[in-house]
Amino acid sequence: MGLTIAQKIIKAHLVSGQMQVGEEIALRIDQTLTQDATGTMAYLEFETMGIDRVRTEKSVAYIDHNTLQSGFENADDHRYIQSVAKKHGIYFSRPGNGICHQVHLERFGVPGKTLIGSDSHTPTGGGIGMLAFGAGGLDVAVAMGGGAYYITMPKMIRVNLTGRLRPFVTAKDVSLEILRILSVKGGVGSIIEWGGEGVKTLSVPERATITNMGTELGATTSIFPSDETTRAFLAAEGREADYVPIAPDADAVYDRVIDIDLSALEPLIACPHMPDNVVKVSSLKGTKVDQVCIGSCTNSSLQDMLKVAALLKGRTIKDSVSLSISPGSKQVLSMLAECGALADMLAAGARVLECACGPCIGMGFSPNSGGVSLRTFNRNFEGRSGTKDAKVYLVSPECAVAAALTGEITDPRLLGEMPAIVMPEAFKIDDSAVIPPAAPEEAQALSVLRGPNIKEFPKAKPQTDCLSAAVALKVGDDITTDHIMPAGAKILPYRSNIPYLSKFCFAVCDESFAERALALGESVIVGGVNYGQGSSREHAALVPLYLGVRAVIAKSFARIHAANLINAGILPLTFKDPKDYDRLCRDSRISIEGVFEGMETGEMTLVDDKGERITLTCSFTERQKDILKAGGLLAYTKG
Ligand code: MIC
Ligand code: SF4
Repeated sequence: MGLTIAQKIIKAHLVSGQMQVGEEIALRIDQTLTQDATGTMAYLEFETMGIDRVRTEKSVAYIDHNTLQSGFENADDHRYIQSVAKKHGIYFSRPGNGICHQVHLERFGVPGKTLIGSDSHTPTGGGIGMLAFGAGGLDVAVAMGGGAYYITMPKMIRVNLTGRLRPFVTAKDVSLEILRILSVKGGVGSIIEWGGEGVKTLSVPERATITNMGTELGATTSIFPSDETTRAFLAAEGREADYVPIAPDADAVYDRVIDIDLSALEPLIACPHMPDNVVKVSSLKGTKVDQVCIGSCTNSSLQDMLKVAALLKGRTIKDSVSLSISPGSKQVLSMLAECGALADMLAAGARVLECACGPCIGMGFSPNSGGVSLRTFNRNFEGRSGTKDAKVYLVSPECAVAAALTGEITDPRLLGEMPAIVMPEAFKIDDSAVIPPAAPEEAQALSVLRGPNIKEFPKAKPQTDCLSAAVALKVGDDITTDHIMPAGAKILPYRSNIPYLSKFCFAVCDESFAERALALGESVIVGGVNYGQGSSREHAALVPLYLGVRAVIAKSFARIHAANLINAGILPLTFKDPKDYDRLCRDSRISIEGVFEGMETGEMTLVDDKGERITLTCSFTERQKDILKAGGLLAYTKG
């Protein structure tokens, strides 16, 4: 039987396990990436493992999330990451060099290799045929130390593309279309492989937009073939030697096939507050817009930016709209400057922001109260922009420009002719903002610089056979990590200070949660479907751990978050009958006896204070059971 692209790469990297759907497999990891908001914790964890030098082919530490430096906290964390990187064999991409996923695609990604990153959008690398996964910081730390990365062997979904996108219809609309079809849960447990004749019509940045947003489907990862287009992209980056062709076998078997005719697509828009809340742009015609943001790891390539500049050229944005543009990397920004496109953006009235995540993670540029913000980003979760009652819509760069020019949601096809974009044959290569690690013989003498904002991270407790706790919080479906552990300009600087961060845990849902949980001592959280979707931030597990949370009982979990909970020694349990969710209330006391036996049989009984019995299920691999028993992945790895 033939293999899919992902199966070929998995096979070549398989350390243990059977390549059968649902089985746990361990993969050798060739490359890792971190960003600063999750990186500090990942490197603190790496340091406790006592390994001198990373054992990967390439590991890169990016600074792109927390670049405001509004106090000493960020600056100290950056200095810490820079010093730890130099000492332990990691490349350091300075603040200003760009968003991790964009820079990694440009300068480091290699088709056919495996990559894990402490950021959920690491699958962007699938745009050049890399098998790239978002993971918790601790999993990345283990991979840097040469350990394998464990996942459940996913199902394979093939999306078959035919036709060609029409003018003003973009890769972003392809992402929104697949979200419309599959929803934010539809990719869970699957790898999405893009194929078919239509693939040839898509450039590497367009493919990367699509694999980037595969994260919003809950997919394990997404991947495109590596073909002549990939070769040309790598050649333009001066890296043709990294090219290898990869395609599925003709008789590869997929669990599901979805067909999308690119020629039939129309401009689409995701409405507040979920990326799968997708409608046609034309159906919202005339909605007043206050703010437009162009950029993020989804849409900040040179190709996107050149299109934006060409559409803005000679025009002026509406007085009522504030427009920000964040190019994805120093490479993109300097090429925009050299060809005059940057001047066209500025002349039209855009505010050009740093090459960083910026508004996407609420680092500035929050909308006005109740404001409507159109963003080319990948997430529009409630409150993520920094303004709780803002209405954030997700669109293509072309649609963003149309709104900035007209002041309202406008079908970009009404802008007239799409100006032709000429992509340069070669990109401007300047790696001066990437600082290489010290040679092993020099590294010994180097010290690591820690600031006062770095506090100890909480240590998980070994699992006990009897769990007796109170329900500290009950939440609904599709709870994101932005609900559990919000980000944004006020909180993000404290990613290495769990005690401080804990004050904001679940604040979007219930401001009194943190205080209540601390007072309760040991507690559990009750959740609905797809609990923990979104980011890879392990803080969404470490902070509840600090607050005394011992288990999360939900209808279902998102992949990375479930792994982070186990790594933090917190039990992720599910209702055998989802209707039992209704029987649990906040503040009731529960007990679960026979946890160890339940971990073996896959079933446990919860008894509440009224004596009601509820059956919970779990499915842990031998390794996960050992991690939970040891008190988290760190204790397990060291033990
Ligand atoms: C995000 O887009 O939510 C982030 C910020 O990039 C996160 C990582 C983090 O929380 O630091 C992600 O996607 O994993
Ligand atoms: Fe940064 Fe936004 Fe991409 Fe996350 S989704 S890596 S915050 S640009």
